[in-house]
Formats: sequence, structure tokens, C-alpha cells
Amino acid sequence: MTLREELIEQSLRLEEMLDRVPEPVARELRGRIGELRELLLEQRAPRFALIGRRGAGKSSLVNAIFGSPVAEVGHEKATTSRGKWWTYQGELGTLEMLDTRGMQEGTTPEGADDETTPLESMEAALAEKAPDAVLFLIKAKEIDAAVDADLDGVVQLCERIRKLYHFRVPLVAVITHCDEVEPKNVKLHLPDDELEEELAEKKERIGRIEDLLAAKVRSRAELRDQFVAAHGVSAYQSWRPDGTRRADERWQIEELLDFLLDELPEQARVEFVRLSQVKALQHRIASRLTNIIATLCAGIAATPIPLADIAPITSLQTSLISGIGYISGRRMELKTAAEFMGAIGANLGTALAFREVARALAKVLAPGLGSVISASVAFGGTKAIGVTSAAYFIDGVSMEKAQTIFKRTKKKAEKEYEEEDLG
Ligand SMILES: Nc1nc2c(ncn2[C@@H]2O[C@H](COP(=O)(O)OP(=O)(O)OP(=O)(O)O)[C@@H](O)[C@H]2O)c(=O)[nH]1
Ligand SMILES: [Mg+2]
Repeated sequence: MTLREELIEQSLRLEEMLDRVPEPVARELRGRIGELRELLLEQRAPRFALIGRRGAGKSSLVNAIFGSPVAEVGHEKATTSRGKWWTYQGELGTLEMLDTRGMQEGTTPEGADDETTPLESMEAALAEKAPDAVLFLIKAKEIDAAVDADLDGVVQLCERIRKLYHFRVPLVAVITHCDEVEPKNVKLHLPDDELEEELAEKKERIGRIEDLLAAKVRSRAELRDQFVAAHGVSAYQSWRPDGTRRADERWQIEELLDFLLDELPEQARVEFVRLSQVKALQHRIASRLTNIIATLCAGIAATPIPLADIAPITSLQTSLISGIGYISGRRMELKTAAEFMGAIGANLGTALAFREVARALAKVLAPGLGSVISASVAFGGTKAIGVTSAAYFIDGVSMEKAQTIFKRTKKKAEKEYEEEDLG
């Protein structure tokens, strides 16, 4: 069974179980299952609309996100690609990009289907699906008077999306070619090789360009509410004919991905952090997944139903491991996840024993607190499984280290849960 199938079955089984659980516990747990569904089941590729002049660096930005040459840089003809959704496929995932080329150029590209204007073809593409965010790309050296014409195009695009989907799509302005800002010879991607003052001077200039562009975007009342930020980057990479990378001069791409992640709907986040290969971002989503599942497991443990609750808890924990494995870029079998659970010392037997001991102790020590304590055991164990999986799969710590992390985190998380629940 795939992770997906397993999860579908699991969430159905859980929801069935919740029919016998009193409110408001059931409501809370249903909410958690819904979040889990969005994050793992309804998962899809992120969608961005790119708008920018020819050569602004749209294709390069796509490659900068993947870290590999999935989009052709420089030679695409204007004839084919306007107003169209493109699917870019890397080894680790997929991005969907709406190329709005031609929008601000006014001229009809040579050989283009002249029945449709750029605006019309863009509208047709937008009718298919809405982008999660609009990226307006402009070269650092082109933030001049002509930006107003570009912004007309951006306004048009955003208004269309609002009319069609009744939402204000987040707008991020990306300033490309920042490496070419004066002092030009100062390498942003190799800051340690540069003189501190010169680097500072360059960054200060880029900061001013960001402020200037942000002010220009905000001067458009139509865009103000959906504008997120103006962010300077360098997206330059170069590959040899044999496919190996010759140059990587990317700068501030990870930061850009960081706030794009914030703007994405839940459904697109797992795919985004997986293909981004940015560990910090993968950790963010892994920890969100961990918290959802840990709370869910605690809820199940605390539920006064006479079901063997160890089964749903264990399978949720297995899904957590495979989910984090997936985020890290692996394809994981559920069997591997179960083995991992055993290897870090979180196997079923231990969990069961812990629960029984906890229950027995709870009855002796504080009769009224039984469910709280066993819920804390379920919470702590699950949280520790998530934290350990993230350390192992995302950071690549050794199995030995993973075992230590598991033990330590489990105790800590149990305590945290008890304090929160009781206090
Ligand atoms: N120095 C530098 N060059 C860049 C950067 N981004 C893109 N380039 C270069 O700029 C040129 C155009 O980049 P593309 O990514 O093809 O631009 P585009 O917006 O896709 O162009 P069209 O598809 O023709 O509209 C290429 O030679 C890139 O290598 C950057 O951040 N810094
Ligand atoms: Mg291109």
C-alpha cells in the first residue's frame, strides 16, 4: 500500500471512530484530521504565475528553485510560450508555472496565433487554474520609469485572478540580476572572499532598490493589499553540455523560498519544501506534520472508547515517518518506516508497554488523571518520532544519534504535554 492509500484508509477509519467520541474532543480531532489531509493527501504542485520582461530571468529562477536545469534559459522563442501553464519536473517534484510573456510587450510575437492577444491567452490559462502566487520579475538595473508599464501588466493579471477566483493572489516582486549591481566585481555568492565594506555597499544598494520597487508597487492601490515584498536575488547558474554544473552564483534564493512558503496553501507546501531541498524549510513542514499527528495521537489515547487505540496510533506514527522521509526527498515504503520506528527504539512493543505501565501507575498515583498521562505518553512518543525522523532523514544524523534524540525528546515532550494539559 502506498503512503497515500494508507493515509486515506487511516483517516476514514479515524473519522468512523470519532462518531463514537463525545464533542468537543471529536471536533478537535476532526480538525486535526482535516489538516493532515490537506498537508499530505490533497498535496499538489505549487503554482506560480511569472510576469516579467524578456530576459528578466524567469527560466533562470525556475532552475534556481530546482538547483538543476529544468527550464531552458535564454533561447526560448517568444512564439510558443505566452499565456500558458508549464509543468517543470525535477527529480524531487514538480512546479507549475504560468508564463505570461507578451503581456507588457505590446507586440504580437512572430508566428503567434494572431487570433488571440496576449491578454486573451493569459485569461484562457487562468481559467484552467489559479496560481498560488504571482512573481513579478525585474532586473535590478531596470527599475526605472518603465516599471510603470510593467506594473500595468501586473495589475491586469492580478485583477483577472480576483475576478475569476475571488481572491487576492499574493504578489512577490523579485529583483533579479542583483549580482550586477555596483560594485559589480563583488561576489554576493562568495561573501567570505570579499572586503566587508564593499559587500556592505553592494547590499545597501540592493536594499535601496528593494525599497524603491516596493514603494512603486505600493503606489498602486489595486496591488497594495496583496503585495508581500520586494526581494533581491541572483539566480545565475550555468551547466556544461554534459549536464554538470559549471557555476552556481545563486544568492538569496533560499530566503525567497522561505517567504513564498508562507504564502502557499497547505496543499502545496510538502511538494514545495521537498523540491526546494532547503533543510530549514523541510524542518518547518516536518515539525508542523509532527505536531498535527502528535496531537491527534494524544487525542486518540485520551478518548474513552474501548478500542485498541494502539493500532491507529501506530499507523499514524508510521505515516509520520514516511511523510518526513518524503519531505526530505526520499520515496519511502511503509515497511521501511516501520523498521525505522523499531530501530530508534519506538517499536510497538515498547509503546504498548509504556502505555500499560503509565495507565497502571496513573490509577495508583492519581485516579482522575489516567487519561491525561496516557495521552502524554502518546504525545511524547509521537513527537519524538517526528523530531527523530527529521534529524535522521533531513539532517542525516547517524542511527546512534537518532536513538539518543528519540529518548531525550520523548521525555521532554511528555513533560511539556503534561504541564500544558494540567496547567
Ligand atoms: N548575472 C545574472 N544573470 C542572470 C540572472 N538571472 C538570469 N540571468 C541570465 O539572463 C539571461 C536571461 O535569463 P532567462 O532566465 O532566460 O530569462 P527569461 O525571463 O526566462 O527570458 P525569456 O524566456 O526570453 O522571457 C540568461 O543569460 C541568464 O543566464 C541573474 O540573477 N544574474
Ligand atoms: Mg524563459
